[in-house]
Amino acid sequence: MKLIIGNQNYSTWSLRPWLLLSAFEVEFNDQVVSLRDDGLSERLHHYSQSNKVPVLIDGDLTVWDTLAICEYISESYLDGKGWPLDKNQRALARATTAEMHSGFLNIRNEMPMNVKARRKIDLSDAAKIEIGHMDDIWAMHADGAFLFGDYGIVDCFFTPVASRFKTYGTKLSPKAQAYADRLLAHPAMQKWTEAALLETEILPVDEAGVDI
Ligand SMILES: N[C@@H](CCC(=O)N[C@@H](CS)C(=O)NCC(=O)O)C(=O)O
Repeated sequence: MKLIIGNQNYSTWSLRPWLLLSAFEVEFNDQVVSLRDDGLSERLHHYSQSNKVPVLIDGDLTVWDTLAICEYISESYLDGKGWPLDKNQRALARATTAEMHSGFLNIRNEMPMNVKARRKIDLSDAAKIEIGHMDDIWAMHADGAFLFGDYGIVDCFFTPVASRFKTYGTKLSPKAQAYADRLLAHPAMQKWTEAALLETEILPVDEAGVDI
């Protein structure tokens, strides 16, 4: 099985299924495609009609879009353990994941993931409101080790945000910060971080803020 991903320093969507596969020790190879501007669509079109990463190739099957990929991994390789076992908890975990998948646009636009960097950034009021909402979600559910108990898809979805908050020094409540720290300390994220730190390519579009 192969997962096509973007630059590990920058590609938030790629990170999510990579974490799921790594955390659950599913065997896979990854292949990095540079997200630099020139010829990007053509390079990505080679793997999927979506012209985006991540893309999962499992035998004859090609699956694109992070959430669909994570669902496929959970069903095919984890016996459903990507989600909580309890039906109601699963519904909430799915709702929370879907919210991340389609929302938090201001955080996503204004705070690009940049694993290597430590920056100061000016944020819009809209982004600050989203950070407050993110803090509420993390603090509300994060009594266990992870958001719904055991590590799962929802935690993979929030890890890139924890990375962004570290890069830009975002202040969180103690409970939310403790959850963010657990996400970043997870062995799968440590492995991704090591790879990201070795990358040398700079994508200007994802460089925001000023060095501190
Ligand atoms: N909704 C898609 C978004 C994927 C996405 O936007 N990926 C970015 C990299 S993180 C990409 O491929 N960008 C290339 C482009 O837009 O041309 C998903 O969840 O997989």
